[in-house]
Amino acid sequence: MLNEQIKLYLVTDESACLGRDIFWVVEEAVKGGVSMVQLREKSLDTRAFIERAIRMKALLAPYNVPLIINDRVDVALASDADGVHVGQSDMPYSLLKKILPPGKIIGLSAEKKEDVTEAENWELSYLAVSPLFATPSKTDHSKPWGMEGLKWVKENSKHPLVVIGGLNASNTLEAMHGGATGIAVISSICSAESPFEAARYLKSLIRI
Ligand code: TZP
Ligand code: MG
Repeated sequence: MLNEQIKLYLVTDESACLGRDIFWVVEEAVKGGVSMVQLREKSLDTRAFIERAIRMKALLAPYNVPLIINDRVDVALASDADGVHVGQSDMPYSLLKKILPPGKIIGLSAEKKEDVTEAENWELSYLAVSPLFATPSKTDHSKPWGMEGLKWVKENSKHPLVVIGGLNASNTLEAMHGGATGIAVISSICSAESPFEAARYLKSLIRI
């Protein structure tokens, strides 16, 4: 079930939406085939983040598309989101496990080999290979894994893998053949002229 849901994973970035309403962009993308959505808000204050999460959850629920909150476990709990996505400097796994109710999705970004090895001890819903390729969408990203790196992660991880960073229509197939269970994108969908068509096309590539 979850492996299906992580196939085409939209990560939001309002600044990538070309001035269009973020809820419109997300709904179009979901209609086009996006199977999971992560709300990633780096500058909203807590109240605004919670309000946005609650509204996003209501939008996604009829489509059965899970809502994941980036970084903020408190926002995930307050909005009854389906899970959280954390990076290496966010809340540690042991505490997350204590705080989150059972059944919530937990995704973790791995930026280096030690992150992958450590994550073998944990029950994750997915591991994000971050970034697969260099991308302007995250200015502080670490050294890209590249296809060789993805191969190494595939051989050394028990978790379903989501690749993120620079994914688009021309490299999605390569990433899927290289061991990804799903792809996560910001700009390929948020900045597309038609988020609906962009999602639909990516989805068609992923059905391999
Ligand atoms: N984490 C690693 S790369 C990235 C994030 C949030 C940005 C991905 O954006 P894009 O536009 O799909 O390359
Ligand atoms: Mg983070």
